[in-house]
Amino acid sequence: MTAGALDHLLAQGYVILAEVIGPDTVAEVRRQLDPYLQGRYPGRNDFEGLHSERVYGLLDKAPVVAELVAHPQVLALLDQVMEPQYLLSACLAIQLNPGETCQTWHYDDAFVSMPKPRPWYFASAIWAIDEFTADNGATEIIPGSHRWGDEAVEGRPAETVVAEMPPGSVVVFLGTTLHRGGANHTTVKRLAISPQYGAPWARPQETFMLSVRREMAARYPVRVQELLGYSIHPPFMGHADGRHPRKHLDPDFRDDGISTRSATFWEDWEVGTARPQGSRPR
Ligand SMILES: O=C(O)CCC(=O)C(=O)O
Repeated sequence: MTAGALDHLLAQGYVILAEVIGPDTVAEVRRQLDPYLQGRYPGRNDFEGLHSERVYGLLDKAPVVAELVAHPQVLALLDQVMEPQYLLSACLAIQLNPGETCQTWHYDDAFVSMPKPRPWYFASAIWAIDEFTADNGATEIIPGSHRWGDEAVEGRPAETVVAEMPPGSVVVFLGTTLHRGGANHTTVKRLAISPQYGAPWARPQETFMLSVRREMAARYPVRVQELLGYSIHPPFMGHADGRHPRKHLDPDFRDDGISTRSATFWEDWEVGTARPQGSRPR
């Protein structure tokens, strides 16, 4: 990660990383998603886009998307701006079909019911699978809006940026940054993948434990599993039946990095025995 990218993200609320994944990965994303982008998942309201298709639960449907979710360049940035053990909150494909209109301006951590201005607790990435242009609905962003209060956008003189970028590029922005999908005035589709990330104590938008089958989750690299929620926010948020959730993917898993309080928690608990101490997590 370049210091320039982090500085830009913090100062402007967004940053574009150009051509981060190559054409082969872009083509594979398209190939794996194609069966789901045949009108099966039309946008259901103006926000999702009445001329759009949105596919959720992607890590169950298109495993190549894990390469985007845990891309080292994106995670290097997020590691600097998010609390450790941050989670994946959502991961969706957004295809704007011809005729789609502009979304309303919004920010992605609107789930957080604390008045703005305030810090961000979520951050989003939007990957261009097709080229993003001003004409086909490239994401639009209001630079610096991550510092704004709750006032409506209307009436504010706002300079906007259109995230025009070639396929394989990604725009990363903070959860408090105002943005919207643009209008698609062309005759072709604009496909994007949007992984969104949230604080380790905040409820993710998608319930991945239901939408990503355990056998699929078990195939992914550890970092992806952790992002899906197979992780602990110390001292013990995220446990499943008193066990580290990774043990539900790998019974031999031992968490050697657990904090003292976590260790006490795990070791105090052993179903059906009176043995309080000295045992490893089940
Ligand atoms: O499609 C886009 O460019 C933006 C979509 C978006 O911001 C959203 O749905 O939250």
